[in-house]
Amino acid sequence: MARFASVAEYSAKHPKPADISFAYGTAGFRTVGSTLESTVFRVGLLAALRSQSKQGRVIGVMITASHNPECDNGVKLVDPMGEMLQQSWEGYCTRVANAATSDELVAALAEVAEAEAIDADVTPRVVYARDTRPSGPLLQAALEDGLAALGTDAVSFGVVTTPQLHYYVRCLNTAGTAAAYGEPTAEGYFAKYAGAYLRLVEGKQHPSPLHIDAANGVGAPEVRKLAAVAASPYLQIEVHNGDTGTPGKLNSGCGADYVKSNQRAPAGMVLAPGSRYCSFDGDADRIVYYYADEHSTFHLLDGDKISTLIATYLRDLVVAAGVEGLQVGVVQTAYANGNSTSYIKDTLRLPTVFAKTGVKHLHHEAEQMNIGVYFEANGHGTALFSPAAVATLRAATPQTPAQQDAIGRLWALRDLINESVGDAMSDMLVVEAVLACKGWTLAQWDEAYTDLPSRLLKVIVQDRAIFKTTNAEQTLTSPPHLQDTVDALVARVPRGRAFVRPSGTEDAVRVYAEAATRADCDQLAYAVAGAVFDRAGGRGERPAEFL
Ligand code: NG1
Ligand code: ZN
Repeated sequence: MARFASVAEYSAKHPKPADISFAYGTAGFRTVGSTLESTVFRVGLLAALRSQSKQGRVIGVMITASHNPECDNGVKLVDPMGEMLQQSWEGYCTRVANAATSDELVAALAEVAEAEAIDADVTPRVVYARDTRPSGPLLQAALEDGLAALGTDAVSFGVVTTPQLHYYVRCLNTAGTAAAYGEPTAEGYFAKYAGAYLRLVEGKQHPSPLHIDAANGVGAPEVRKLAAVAASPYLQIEVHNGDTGTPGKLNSGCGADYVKSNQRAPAGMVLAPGSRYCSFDGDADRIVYYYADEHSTFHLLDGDKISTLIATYLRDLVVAAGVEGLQVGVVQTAYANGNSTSYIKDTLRLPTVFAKTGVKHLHHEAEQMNIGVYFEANGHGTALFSPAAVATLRAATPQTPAQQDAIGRLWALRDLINESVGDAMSDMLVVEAVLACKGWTLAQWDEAYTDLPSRLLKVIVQDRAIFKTTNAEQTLTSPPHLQDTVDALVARVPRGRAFVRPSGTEDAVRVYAEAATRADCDQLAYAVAGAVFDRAGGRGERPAEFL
């Protein structure tokens, strides 16, 4: 096919490793960085086709492996409104990445072009960026070859956070429309979020400085720029773990994933009671907060706490605005702490639903809501205002100054939220704004509910593909009868809950358990993990019985 005439020549520079098969999963392609060159090259080709299938709208490509070790890397596509790639294309990506020869590659591309009735005359438009990983420049060069092979009009945004790239894509595709999202530049990004933040906190007390663990990743320089643009006593930050230059440091003993998984402060930070802390992950799309109490006990404020904080504030504003037809809802995954779900339902009295793991699933559920807040427990999430909510707000006629103030705050909050994807910097400003408006310390925020003890375990098995789930991944349908065993174990402990699902990003099966007490929770987690190990040909050591 003439349109793919240059592909073979470029592809010869980036041969596929024969012994590896790649899969486009919840986080795009992600594996050891040194094995990804052919895949990233091919993602360039796919990005071009995706853009053509969208009549030349801009598609994004982000090279990152987020919170994974520094030696890993990854690549994912960003759809025109800044959202994750449409699921029906994931299969194309996997097929194209695994074509063994140039001929097979061209055939796979031709299949995509035919299936999507792609018009070859449309000029593809793609923007791309990468995080600070050492393998990034080489992979970026491979991507540029893929884009060039299909004559793409391509622009690099250099080294930025994942959510910044999502923002740029949305801005470029909405420019000059009623849905214009902002300026597609670094200055535009910082000005938009800093401006909305300052509008919300004006007149409130200045918060104490916020200590930020930037995971030695791209969030470090970017959040410093944000603070410089805000240039305000309302945003005093101190960046820790901000070394992006020393090999081996990215995500090592630090970052949001480390803090959430280990429930402890990151390397290089000693928590002073009364001070305020948060951690970004390596590409700054996740955030968690934490503090130490007067006994120096560590307290985590994770994605569930952030989502309940934002939902509480939105609900308060909706009530204060006195506008009919605005309704806040919350989307969680099964990993949300049970007490956060009870709090949303019983105390906030807001509707809540569970989605499958992976932000794209949460995002789609939140899109069904009027105002939808969604977060994974690990700190990845945001909030969405539906077109209906925006229209309602636009039509609102405040009767009192208080109503006018609440409506103005809802608009400012909407500007402050990165609606395209979870964004550590934007989420941080939302949290800071809500805390300033409420006059709350982190401990006061933490008072809303107490987390049930929980435990997340990993079991390595022969073939995790035999694990199939339903009911937002809370119930196993395969292997047969394993769910009955889990149910029987759960029934033994007060407030017990446990579920088993295959990871979408690692070759492992995850076991989650929670219960009223730490001892019951751990016993349940290890009992379920043991059952998984026995039933599915566990590898390595059997999960140790606890106690
Ligand atoms: P998997 O490996 O499918 O559990 C993990 C996280 C997800 C999501 C993705 C993408 C947990 C339990 N799982 O998915 O929430 O963030 O990585 O990064 O945290
Ligand atoms: Zn991330």
